[in-house]
Amino acid sequence: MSIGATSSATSVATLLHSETVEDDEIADTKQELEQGLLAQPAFISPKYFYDALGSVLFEAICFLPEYYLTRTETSIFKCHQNEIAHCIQPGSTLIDLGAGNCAKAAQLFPVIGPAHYVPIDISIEHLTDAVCQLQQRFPHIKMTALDRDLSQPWTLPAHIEKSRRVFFYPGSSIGNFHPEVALAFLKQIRTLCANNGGLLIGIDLIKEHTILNSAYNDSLGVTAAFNLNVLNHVNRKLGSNFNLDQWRHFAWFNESQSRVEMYLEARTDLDICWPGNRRNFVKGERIHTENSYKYSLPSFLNLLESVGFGATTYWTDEHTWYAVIYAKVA
Ligand code: AVJ
Repeated sequence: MSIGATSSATSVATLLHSETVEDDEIADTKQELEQGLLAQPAFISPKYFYDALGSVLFEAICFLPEYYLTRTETSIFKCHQNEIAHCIQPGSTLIDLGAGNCAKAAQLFPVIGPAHYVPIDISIEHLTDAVCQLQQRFPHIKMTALDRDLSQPWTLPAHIEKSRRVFFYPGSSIGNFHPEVALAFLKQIRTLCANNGGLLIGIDLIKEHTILNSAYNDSLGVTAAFNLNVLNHVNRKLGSNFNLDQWRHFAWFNESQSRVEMYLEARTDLDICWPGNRRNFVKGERIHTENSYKYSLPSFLNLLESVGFGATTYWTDEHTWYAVIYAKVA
């Protein structure tokens, strides 16, 4: 499904809804969730964090003093906007992967000056509101919202011009992928670029463990709420009987894997049921809910080079905690 919000002379956004095979999607979701819950150890994909409440909780996380990622990335974009503008010529097609409320890209519109903005996210409802508002503020930019599950293979419709595509993947979102999956994801982006394409990406860097651990164990407990809320979402999607009081948030930096791992840990022995199946958890048993990989700058630059991006320009903050990279097709 796609929604085209195209500006006309009167700046009125036109929304075109297309029909979807929703029953198939519901069955796929149930199957995916059930497979994860029955696995040993159990897991839930992090994409299920982002229901309506989860999306708001994530926005709150971005304001937490311990969660330096968003703030640091924003300041890098601000400090180096002239250099970023120098890398990306005006008139490109800016493809925003996991756009959410589109706020990060909107801040860069004056810097990048895209002709066409293509926000992509798993939830079209969230996107539609954001794009409608954005279209009012930037009537001269063509906007096309697309819904895609970026954890699955995805494509772009043929009407998105192939020339001068700039993919935008901020927020260290790539950190959710296992490095091999991240590699495949970057390869895919590369194949969707013509020779004049590029990728503007934000990545969180390896640093002192106490800083990483507190970023995912904030003192207000917002990350814990964000993690636990996934069970509410699963209950609605699967019809399961998770009780949030019986689970605790757990997150730590696993150095050997170079990733922060998040889990939900059973506070007591539990019997979780849903239509057609069930699973017992013993006290202390965990459900894996997220990996957040941290890279070294050289290793990530190598990764980009290995998939056919070259001439990378990068910017970091004063502590070298975070990096923003612009990679041109080699
Ligand atoms: C949106 C995947 C970048 O891994 O830091 C924040 C999600 N999880 N706090 C991250 C998240 C817990 C976030 N990403």
